[in-house]
Amino acid sequence: MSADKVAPIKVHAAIAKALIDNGVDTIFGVAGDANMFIVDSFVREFKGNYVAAANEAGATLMAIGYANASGKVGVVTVTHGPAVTNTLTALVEGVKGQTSLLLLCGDTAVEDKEHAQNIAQRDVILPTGAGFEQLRSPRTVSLDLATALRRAIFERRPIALNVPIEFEWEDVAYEPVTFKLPEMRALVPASADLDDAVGIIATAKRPILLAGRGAMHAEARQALLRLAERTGALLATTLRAKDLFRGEAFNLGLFGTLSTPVAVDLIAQSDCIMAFGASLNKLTSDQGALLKGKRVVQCNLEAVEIGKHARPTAGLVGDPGLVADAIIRWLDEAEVVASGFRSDEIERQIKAYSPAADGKDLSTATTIDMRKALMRLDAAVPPDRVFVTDAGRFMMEPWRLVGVRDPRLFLYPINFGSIGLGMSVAIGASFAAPGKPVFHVTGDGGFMLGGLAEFNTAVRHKVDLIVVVCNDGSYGAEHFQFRKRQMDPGLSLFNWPEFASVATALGGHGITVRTSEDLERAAQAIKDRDRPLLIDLKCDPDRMPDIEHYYQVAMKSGL
Ligand SMILES: Cc1ncc(C[n+]2csc(CCOP(=O)(O)OP(=O)(O)O)c2C)c(N)n1
Repeated sequence: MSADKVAPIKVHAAIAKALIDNGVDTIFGVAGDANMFIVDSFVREFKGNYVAAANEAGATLMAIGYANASGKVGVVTVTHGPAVTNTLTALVEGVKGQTSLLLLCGDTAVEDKEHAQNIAQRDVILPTGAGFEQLRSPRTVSLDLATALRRAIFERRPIALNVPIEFEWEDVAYEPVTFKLPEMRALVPASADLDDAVGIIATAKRPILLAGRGAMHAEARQALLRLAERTGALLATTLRAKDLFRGEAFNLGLFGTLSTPVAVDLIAQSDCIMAFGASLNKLTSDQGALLKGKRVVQCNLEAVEIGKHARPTAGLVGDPGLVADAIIRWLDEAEVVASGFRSDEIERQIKAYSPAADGKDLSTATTIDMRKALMRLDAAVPPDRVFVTDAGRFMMEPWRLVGVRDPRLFLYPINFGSIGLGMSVAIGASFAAPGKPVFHVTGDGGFMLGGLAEFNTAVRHKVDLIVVVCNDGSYGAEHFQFRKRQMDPGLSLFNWPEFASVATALGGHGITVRTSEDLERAAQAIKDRDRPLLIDLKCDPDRMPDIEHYYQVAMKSGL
């Protein structure tokens, strides 16, 4: 063979090589006929990292967790038929959560109509909102894979690459195809909208600077802090950007339905919201109530986010950090003075608020108060952590009480309102944050619906996982509704097995908490952990905190 001829390789190896050439070093999946040789090449030949999940739903969610925590595209691989249909709920979660994801799925041979696993994969995938690419031929492997990855990144949604099994052992002269993706952090508006925004900000008496998902990186944070200081604005974040301003003197914390009483009061007093990278959805605006009567400047890199949920007074398409600095330059030029909203009294009020003092201890002789337990366990888990919640009635308390250093490592997969997705997302996120413990808080219903299947994946892959099950022995969200209508809640009650024993049987470690002494044992177990640890908090379904608030917020949002 002449030197300029590329030696042929098999299609399955070419797919694995194309992943590596596009910077993908970690993939999640479940192996079967149509993808096992791709995975084998990826691991054996090209030294990629493969995380073998127990179920395709889990594998897809792990890739979602990895994508969100790393900012990279997540990659999951599954075989054909039922393996693909197993991914569907996770795909919807990925679509609604705007997650960049590649689903590499095998497909049955075109000529084998009677294959038991044959299903029109395109027709089941597209209704989830995910995109679909067909591997067209062995010759187009590199281009088709790079195209699917590029689409996943720019369209910020899952894209399936459908790989017919009959191609996989064919030869291909592999040539890499990669896309050089442009730097996104680039836009500053040069429009009358910027003049309007500066005018609104310059005349604001009590401004609040609100940061969301689109402003969660370090450069944006610094610029937003400069703008807040320059304008005398108080600081707040959406739930998605939780703790971005942790430790800052004028930080109100969460803006929205989960705000502290101090924040609610100050938000009510404010006359101007400068929102950066926030879509202003109904949880942030409390169904619009928190923005009523205020002038709102909304800056977002993506034009479609502006006015999506709330109508801003001025909308700015641009990079949050760069736009914030541009606004400062205009304010300086016009010699605008700071608003004066910041005061010693406000600083004192913010500092004085403690969640510990907010609410009473709901423990009984045999059950623990969930808030008290979460605060203690929050203190026991190293602060530089990944934090992932599942969905259910319990969820708003950990959102309030458990902190993170980096908001990108706080994930709550509730975009589809499904319970049971959190464990897998937590496991996936761990691969994006090596060396950091993963703190996962779930309800007992969500744990049994989805978490249980993948807890052992965390054991097999040595994930530093701490799971807290807020176990009220019920579907609390349903239990509460039965109670509210004076009905028998029996259908919502479950006699689950002992989760501590289950965790141990699955290769982890388990501990049951009913009392304050147990809680201290759990804190010690966190310190001593050498494998995935499950802490079973025994709670009373009739003594859970802030139930009415959950009903008002979550039920109306379909959570
Ligand atoms: C896939 C799915 N099935 C059912 C539901 C309905 N649902 C919402 S909350 C909930 C109960 C969850 O129970 P648990 O995990 O124990 O949390 P809790 O509400 O008790 O805090 C259920 C079944 C859902 N949201 N998603």
